[in-house]
Amino acid sequence: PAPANGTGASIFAGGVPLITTQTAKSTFVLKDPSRGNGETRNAGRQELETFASGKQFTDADNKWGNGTSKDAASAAVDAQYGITSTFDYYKKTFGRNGIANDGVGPHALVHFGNNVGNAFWSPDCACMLYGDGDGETFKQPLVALDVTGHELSHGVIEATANFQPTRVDGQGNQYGEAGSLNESLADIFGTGVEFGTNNAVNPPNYLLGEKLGLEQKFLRRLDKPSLDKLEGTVDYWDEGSYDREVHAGSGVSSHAFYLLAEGSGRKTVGGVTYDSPTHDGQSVTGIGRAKAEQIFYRALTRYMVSTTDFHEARTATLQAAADVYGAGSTEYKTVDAAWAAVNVTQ
Ligand code: ASN
Ligand code: ZN
Repeated sequence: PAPANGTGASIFAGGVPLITTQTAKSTFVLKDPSRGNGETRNAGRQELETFASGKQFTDADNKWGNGTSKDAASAAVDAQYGITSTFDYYKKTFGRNGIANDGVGPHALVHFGNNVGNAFWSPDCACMLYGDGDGETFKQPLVALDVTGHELSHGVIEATANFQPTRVDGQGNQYGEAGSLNESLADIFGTGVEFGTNNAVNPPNYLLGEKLGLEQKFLRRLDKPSLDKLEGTVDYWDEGSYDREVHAGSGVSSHAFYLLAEGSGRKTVGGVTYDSPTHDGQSVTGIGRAKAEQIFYRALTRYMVSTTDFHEARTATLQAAADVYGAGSTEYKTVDAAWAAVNVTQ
């Protein structure tokens, strides 16, 4: 089968290029041989358990979708664009070759289940599962670029530190600091995917899920996580109550990352105004997101383990900064200041 240059009309990211596979004279499938055969298939509103049981999308002229949520192929365009952009981001930013670093391209199933208002990384199928929305909070398929970056980053995290929640309740909600780091790093690298892709219709920012049409305009955000009232995300660590649901708890390290990258106070980046507070009242001057990403990725892949908590995450990122920039460097001192600003000190 030959690689072929196609195009797609996505729901959230405008017109996008797609590299697909030609399997017959007028038959193309949504599988990218230039990115480890990363592929999107259709779950047909079933809760399929394997990627292989999904139905391949085919197209006769290699021009995919019409850009509306009603069209089954358009959600697939967003998903395929997202998984290939995520593959590219990890490769060019960190030299990581695929989610498991084995050269295999990401797999995704769209139209997963009936009225599913969520998207998931599934360790069982080693694939992305995207619901079409619950028709209430989420009115469209959850195929936005930063959502894909978030979910596939769960796959990267599973292959590296593999954080485990300290507790799971009867509804399957996860709790604790290691689980919160799982959500936080998925948000951090999910925004990384958005910055790395730099799509004009879905421009990069420190908000997660801003394309999903939510009433509060975003799902979570890194600059001041407590602006999220949906999940009750927190800005700071505090000892007394740290048995938090992991999405709520994620704010601590997400906020530390934002401060490390961009610094505290008021700042407008790419049309979004941020005003990031600090717990200790000290201002932080950011070192830029490229350096912050390298420090957090190195910490994730070399120093963090399944039980790492926020204080250990601080140590891991300090070690990573010392490795790359030296223990006396501005970068190292800013890592220390960013954690102190979210109430995580030695
Ligand atoms: N979208 C959610 C997440 O990645 C799904 C879940 O695992 N609860 O955090
Ligand atoms: Zn998550």
